[in-house]
Amino acid sequence: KAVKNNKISLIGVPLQYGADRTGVDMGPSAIRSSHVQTRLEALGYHIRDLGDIHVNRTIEACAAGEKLKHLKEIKNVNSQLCQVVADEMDKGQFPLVLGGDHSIAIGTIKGVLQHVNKLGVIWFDAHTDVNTDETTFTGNIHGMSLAVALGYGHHELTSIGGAEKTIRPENVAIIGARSIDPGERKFLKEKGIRVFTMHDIDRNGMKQVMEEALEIVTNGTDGVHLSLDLDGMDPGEAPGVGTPVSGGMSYRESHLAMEMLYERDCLVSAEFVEVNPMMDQHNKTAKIAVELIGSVFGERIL
Ligand code: 6HN
Ligand code: MN
Ligand code: MN
Ligand code: MN
Repeated sequence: KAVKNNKISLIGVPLQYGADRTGVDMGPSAIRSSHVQTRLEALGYHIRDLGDIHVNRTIEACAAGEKLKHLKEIKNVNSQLCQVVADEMDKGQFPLVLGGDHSIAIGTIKGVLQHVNKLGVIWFDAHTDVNTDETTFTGNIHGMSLAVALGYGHHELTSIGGAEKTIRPENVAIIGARSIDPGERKFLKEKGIRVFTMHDIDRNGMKQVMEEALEIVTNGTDGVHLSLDLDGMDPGEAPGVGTPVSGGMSYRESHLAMEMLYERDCLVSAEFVEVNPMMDQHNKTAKIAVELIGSVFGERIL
């Protein structure tokens, strides 16, 4: 049994302007080099690789005094991505987006929302990415993408794909969090967003965490998006990320989460982000990304 839709569109987004560290723009290329296409074809999927969304390479460093770094180009890239994702879904394709820094979740989710009204989101991450222009310490937009998808933050970002298109806090589950800024903690509490921290995973195990998370994201929704930031995993196993945080999810815990998502058969879109080959050892993290992609699309040990 495969995911209902066996037609996948690969969309690369070599964006790095949402993060402080360079190198994450090489993520899509590292994931492709790790044979994502043949791996999915072996599972019976038909793959259409659309190549990469164009990112302007010649923009200057952030304008002085600008709070949100590279806002203009990030808006531009995410608007393009939103359109491409919506177009692919129009054609009946499953969008599989390869990042790039996590700010690209804005374009992906806004694109999916053109089609799926009530969308659940699994946010696999060491961070919660719910800063706004008001709470951010770094000005890095990859720390704001989940807030934007919920309808909060800078208007230039929330307006992408239509300000009225948002996900709902009650259908979001964050998994693996262990680094949350003070403003984010307040936001999560106010909006009532369910965060499964590393403490919850240690205490209750990934099986129970995923059962609860799947309930949240499928309850009253028409589909689920997976936004997987590789820094959710432990940096000992997946070192090729820009903002590593110790004490993350193990290789097996991460696979179990993917396997349970596949069994639930609820995904309509997915993105794998923050793979940074410049921080990596022997392209290990891109390979893990491809293995996780295999699991979430139905690969099994036996
Ligand atoms: N990511 N909370 C920090 C910030 O800069 O706002 C870190 C964000 C990390 C974002 O890993 O996708
Ligand atoms: Mn449409
Ligand atoms: Mn993230
Ligand atoms: Mn992260």
